Amino acid sequence: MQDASSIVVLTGAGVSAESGVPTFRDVQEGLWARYDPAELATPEAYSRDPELVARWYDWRRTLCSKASPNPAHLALSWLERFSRENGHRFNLVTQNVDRLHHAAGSTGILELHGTLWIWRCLRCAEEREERVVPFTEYPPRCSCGGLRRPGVVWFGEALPEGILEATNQAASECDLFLSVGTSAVVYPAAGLAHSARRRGARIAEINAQPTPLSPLTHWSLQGNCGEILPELLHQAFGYAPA
Ligand code: BJW
Ligand code: ZN
Repeated sequence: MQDASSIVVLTGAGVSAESGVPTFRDVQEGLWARYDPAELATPEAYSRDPELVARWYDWRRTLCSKASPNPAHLALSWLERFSRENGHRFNLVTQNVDRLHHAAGSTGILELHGTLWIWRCLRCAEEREERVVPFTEYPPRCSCGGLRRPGVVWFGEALPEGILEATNQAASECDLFLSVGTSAVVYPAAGLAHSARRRGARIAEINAQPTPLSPLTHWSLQGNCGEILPELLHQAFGYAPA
């Protein structure tokens, strides 16, 4: 980290786990325990049963509305400021839809999979921030009468083009690629570390368990990122969280 002059950090749901947000591949709780998230996060599921899918997203919006950034989010926000102050490049790329990185003060975040907080009308395409939880109707409707869907990227859908392009560019130019709290199974996000590696970057991973990326990394640290990240920054740069 001390040698790096251009860092890309890719985060996944594990970064928000210590804020109390369930990860995508965790077993879900309560009402939702019998549903497989991978089967709800698809355009087909929404067409089949928009009410069910909207209720699931509303449950997650409600959980996220109560969550605060944890030491991992705060450490990454600090690393961004520290890197830029020292004339280094830093890009935070996230697969998370909860916007907890924003809440921690990170800027210029590349949101690969969109966000839970913006909903888009399927008829007139109007996008609106939907911060009030819970909804009063499922699925929520636009003033034009059209159904609204969450502004996230479902399986089989293209990622936002400009964001994917900026991410590929950053990954191909970095000298340190850090993968944090992601199972590294969902593409194209999971391919970023591979392309960074082909271009000569060092690859590090912090995750609670090994992933398909682990054998390809230079360093794979296993544990909670809310503990490991602040400690790494402390050892490398004297970071002392407030
Ligand atoms: C901790 C921790 C702690 C816990 N500290 N760690 C190539 C090969 C194979 C398949 C494909 C391929 N290319 C494309 C595909 C298909 C598909 C795909 O990848 N499928 C695979 C699953 C096989 N990809 C797509 O469909 C993508 N679209 C696409 O390719 O389009 C092509 C196209 C082009 C042009 C026109 C049209 C189409 C889209 C992918 C969208 C993914 N969307 C989701 C849902 C978002 C909305 C929502 O949240 O509901 O994104 S799926 C879900 O997975 C979500 C996440 O962002 C994403 C990644 O999950 P993540 O973040 O890694 O979470 P988990 O739960 O899996 O892992 C958490 C990890 O943290 C675990 O390992 C824990 O151990 C760890 N952890 N606590 C550290 N405290
Ligand atoms: Zn509309």
